[in-house]
Amino acid sequence: MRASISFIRSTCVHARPRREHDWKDPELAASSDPLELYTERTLDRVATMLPNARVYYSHRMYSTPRAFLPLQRLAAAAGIGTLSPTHFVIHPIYGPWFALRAVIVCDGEPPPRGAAQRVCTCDERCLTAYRDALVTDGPGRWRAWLAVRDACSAGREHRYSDEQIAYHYSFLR
Ligand code: B12
Repeated sequence: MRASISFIRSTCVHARPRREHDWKDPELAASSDPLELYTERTLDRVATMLPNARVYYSHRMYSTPRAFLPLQRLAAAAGIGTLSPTHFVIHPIYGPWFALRAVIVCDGEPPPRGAAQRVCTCDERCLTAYRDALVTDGPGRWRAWLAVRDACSAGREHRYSDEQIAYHYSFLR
């Protein structure tokens, strides 16, 4: 049994589908979350190419009682990055600027895995921003959570575009 964790840098996809025909896709256009729909379509297709594969999505709840899968802990265990005290997985290149979308479990030998190197300092700046976000409510809330990500010293050059940020943080507004 082998498990694969998909991580997607948002530059490649979604808030705005990249290819011209995705813009014209009525199902994506009508979806309340085109990114999740796009992810499911793409990874469900990938799963058909793998032996005995099942896909578990980070945005879906499973089991009884229903709960999210701990994708961040799985990512850390798989060596994709390290868990920060501000509850981000920090990737050695992308820092906190990436998303965990799914785990694919399939038959086969697992690939070798190693622990990721810690690349951030997780200093007082991060913890202060995190504590502020926890107590911030109202219209400033999403900016407070954005400040937590911005406080991380790793992967700054991979920060999302303003458009991507507007998309990903919109549900916190
Ligand atoms: C529910 C949820 C939230 C809740 C957190 C509530 C909570 N107490 O857990 C809220 C709405 C607050 C939230 C906010 C955000 N989230 Co969120 N969230 C999730 C989700 C869907 C499930 C988390 C969960 O319940 N896991 C299951 C439990 C059993 O796992 P766990 O290991 O015990 O707990 C982990 C998390 O819950 C988290 N955590 C635990 N307590 C708290 C408390 C707070 C306040 C926060 C923010 C996190 C947090 O840390 C644990 C690991 O260190 C995950 C996707 C997933 N399936 O993992 C995304 C996820 C963790 N979120 C993510 C992001 C990016 C965000 C936001 C930045 C918003 C956004 N849309 O971009 C903000 C701010 C986060 C931050 N650290 O600054 C990313 C993190 C990517 C990364 N590099 O690590 C994930 C993985 C989604 C994704 N598709 O990539 N989130």
